[in-house]
Amino acid sequence: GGTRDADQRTALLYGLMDTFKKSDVLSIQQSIVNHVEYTIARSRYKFDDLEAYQAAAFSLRDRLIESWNDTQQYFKDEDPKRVYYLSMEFLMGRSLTNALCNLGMNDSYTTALREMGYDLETLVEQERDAALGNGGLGRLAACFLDSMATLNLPAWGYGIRYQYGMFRQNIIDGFQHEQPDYWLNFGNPWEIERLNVAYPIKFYGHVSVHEEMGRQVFRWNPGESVTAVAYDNPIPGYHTNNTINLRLWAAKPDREFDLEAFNTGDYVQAVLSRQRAETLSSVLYPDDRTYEGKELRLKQQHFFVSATTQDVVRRWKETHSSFDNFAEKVAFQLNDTHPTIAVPELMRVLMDENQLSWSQAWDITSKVFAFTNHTVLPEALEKWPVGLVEKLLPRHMQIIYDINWRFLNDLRKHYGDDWSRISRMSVIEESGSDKFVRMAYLALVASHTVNGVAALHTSILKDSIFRDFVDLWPHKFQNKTNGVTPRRWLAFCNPALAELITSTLGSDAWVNNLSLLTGLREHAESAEFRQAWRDCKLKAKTRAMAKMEKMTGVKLRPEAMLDIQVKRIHEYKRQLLNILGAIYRYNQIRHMSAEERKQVVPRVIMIGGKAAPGYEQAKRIIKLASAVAEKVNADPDVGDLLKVVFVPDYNVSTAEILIPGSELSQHISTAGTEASGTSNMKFAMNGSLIIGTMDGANIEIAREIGEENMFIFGARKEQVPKLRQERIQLRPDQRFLDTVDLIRSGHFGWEDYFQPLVSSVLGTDYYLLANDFPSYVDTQERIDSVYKDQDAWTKMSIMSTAGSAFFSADRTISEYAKDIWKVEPCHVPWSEDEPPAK
Ligand code: B1H
Ligand code: IMP
Repeated sequence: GGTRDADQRTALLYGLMDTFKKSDVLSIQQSIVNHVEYTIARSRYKFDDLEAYQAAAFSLRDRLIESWNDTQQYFKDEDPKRVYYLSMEFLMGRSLTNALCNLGMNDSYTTALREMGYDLETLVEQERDAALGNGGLGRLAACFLDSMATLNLPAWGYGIRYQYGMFRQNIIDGFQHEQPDYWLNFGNPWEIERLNVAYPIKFYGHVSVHEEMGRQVFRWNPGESVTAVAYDNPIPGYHTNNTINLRLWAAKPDREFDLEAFNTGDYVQAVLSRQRAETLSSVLYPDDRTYEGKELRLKQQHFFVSATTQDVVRRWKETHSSFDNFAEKVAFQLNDTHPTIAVPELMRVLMDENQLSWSQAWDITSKVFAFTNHTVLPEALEKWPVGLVEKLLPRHMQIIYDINWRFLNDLRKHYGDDWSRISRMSVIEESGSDKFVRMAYLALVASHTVNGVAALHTSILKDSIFRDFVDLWPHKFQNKTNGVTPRRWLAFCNPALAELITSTLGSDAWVNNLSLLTGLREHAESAEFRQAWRDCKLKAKTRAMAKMEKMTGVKLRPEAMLDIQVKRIHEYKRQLLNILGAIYRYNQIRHMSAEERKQVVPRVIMIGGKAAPGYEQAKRIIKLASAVAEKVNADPDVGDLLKVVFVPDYNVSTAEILIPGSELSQHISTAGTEASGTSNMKFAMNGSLIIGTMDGANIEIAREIGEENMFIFGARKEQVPKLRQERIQLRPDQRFLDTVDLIRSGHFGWEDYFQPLVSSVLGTDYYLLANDFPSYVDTQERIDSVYKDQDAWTKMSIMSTAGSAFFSADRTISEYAKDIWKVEPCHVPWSEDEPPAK
């Protein structure tokens, strides 16, 4: 008997394991059937589509776990500098197709399932979207993970495992109703529960100070503690063995904390109150517009940030005996200010739990953090009341005060008695008796680098909200124009076009080297290629229209131009301008002779997106779009010349169907308001022409694909302040007044309900709809005439795709890696047992 030594044991275990899951069709079928029997516990002879999807997902997960393990082991052995991407949101969408295609196993799974009597395309539909994000910011984080894995970077994402993701939007009588998104209903085969990776997260209570060996020691006696448990989500790279991790934290009751409560006699009440801990990670806040000072939101922020900090420090200490080169080996990226509590949290952990001095801790902290800003809209900037932070996180509030005290002292050295500047720059805002922590300033003071998300956005940041900080620290500011993953957003969602690109360029190397797309330009002159391009676009358009027909019941014909605007509903994004344009078009058609009608280019206008539940004006916009759709679609005089569709419950999966089919897409925010936009990039990649303002990333899209291949209109950013001032004295264009009047007079019904929309554009018109309307409708007219020349249109479409390489998230992430994180790839070698999948 006796115990084996470690090497013997490893050899035994290794021999027991069927080392690598095979990727031939028979092995896949065996593993699927195994999961039907042993994981889902259904009969191997009878299982429905949902169960088949689940079993296929589990069998794929086995393969992901192998590459995940290899990758983590390799990172541990190599000990490269690592990046941690901290985000409150990861808008992942579905995983099955993405994982299959990244691993190069789509064909073998298709065959394996077909032989078993299942259709992969149908099974894919069984998966619920992981909608753990609001919109662009959350989807950006998801695209970044894909690129970090594909570029073999030693990176991890950290966030929250919400039980309820973004609400589902039900449209009833044209009104938005919010339904809870309990996406975990049938389990989540993609996650790995790590009950052993758990940390206590503390809240409330008091801080005491005492001397210990001549040093001030702070002890935080919390009033509440919950446990954060890790759920790991493997993120496979494209055609690489690297699989990185998205670690999401779920709240559970603390096993040890507050056991006293159980001695008071009310056992059941005590259990129930402990159970409430779980509500911390229950629900995603669905408002991406205004910052709301909700205590639960701050708790969520601290919860995931504290768990993450503890996890990273624990990982560090496993292989390092001091913090000496921590800052050379760790980078934290803050996705907006939402995770900024990580700054005082890391200081606290280093000082209070690891006995570092303030200056040692600050030296590390100020070298590891970088921060991305995503908006200049003042109402979205986070400002937490000092009283709330003090109550919830007393030790963190002390540390924030200390950081600010030292910062203000430095400012005094620079600026002497320029008190107005010093109070402007303070991390603590004092307005009367109210005090707030300005989270963006805290992030700025602690970060070595701050970036905006498009060239225009970064320049606005530097001239406006961060201007004083640019004077002080010009070296901290960078631009990192957003990008999207060309895997999900072109190669996988638009298979026909992807195949045409591959056969035209002679290889699929473009999928992770998007600059090769420029090779399409020379083919734009070939009539044969243009025809093939149109065939692909038509196929995708037909699919998108069929999907919407099924969802809304509106009959759509593929002869019509498909014009789409899908994004969160916001006044600044100006869906209202789009609707006014649709009304204007409708009214023109109504007054046409039969002869004139023959000249009209038929159009389908799709508008979709969710309104924040408390955003009344946005909800009115949804109702207006639905009311206009109802009227227009029922008008026999209009017929197929114009259809208007409100896309219900727009989400990642719907986007994957609509974007490939789109011919025209609208990105029409008032100049200076949209930080970047990322759907504009996806549409351009898929050969959809853009009608847009010179805002956000549209400016760089115009630079890359050529202004002549886009439809640009409206006021420029420089003109906006003056136009806003003059607006009130100017009489809008008659076409605008007549169009608004149709709403006001009740042509679409509901005129009282729509009145606030009417007054917003006839009054101060902050977003300048009246100003931009004439150039908008003129541009729309130009669009129709170009569309009549299908060769000209197709050339522009090809040039859009060909010029979209810059908007690959691979380019964006390479820039972050080089200019901000200073990390290098850490490429897991292919195992000898298994050649690379292809
Ligand atoms: C963006 C947000 C956002 N900017 C607050 N800001 C949130 C703000 O839950 N919250 O409190 C959530 C999200 N989201 C978007 O980020 C910008 O509007 C887009 O222009 C940009 O493309 C995107 C990604 O950078
Ligand atoms: P951590 O960095 O210690 O949190 O490890 C992350 C995960 O990587 C762990 O849950 C392990 O499963 C895996 N991992 C870390 N080191 C090794 C290793 O040396 N061999 C295999 N897996 C490892």
